[in-house]
Amino acid sequence: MSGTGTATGTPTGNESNLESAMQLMIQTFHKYSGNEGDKYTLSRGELKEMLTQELGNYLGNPQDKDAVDKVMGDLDANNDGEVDFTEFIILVGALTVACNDFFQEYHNDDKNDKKGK
Ligand SMILES: [Ca+2]
Ligand SMILES: [Ca+2]
Repeated sequence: MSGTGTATGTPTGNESNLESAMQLMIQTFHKYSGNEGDKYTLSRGELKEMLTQELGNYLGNPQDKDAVDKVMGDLDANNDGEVDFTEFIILVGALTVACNDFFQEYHNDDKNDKKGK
């Protein structure tokens, strides 16, 4: 936990919500990426642990091995068998977009006088 520099993941106590969210994403990634193999990438096992612990509500049942393989295949853009931080952030981004779509649909249904984009 030392010698990693000062650029990221060092809370100063006065972050905005978005800055806190970014730090949380970084900290969450490294919480799982450091368990085995390369410290800075998620192996299949680390990915599964992360999905189970952090995204169980969104992804259903990540205990399902096929589901983990599918997420891994979708995320591993450079096909090195590991999920690096850039690949991880794409997952978080895609899930956040999906949540936002759901949120908007929910509110559109609320007042269904107008439909459109
Ligand atoms: Ca790792
Ligand atoms: Ca990769």
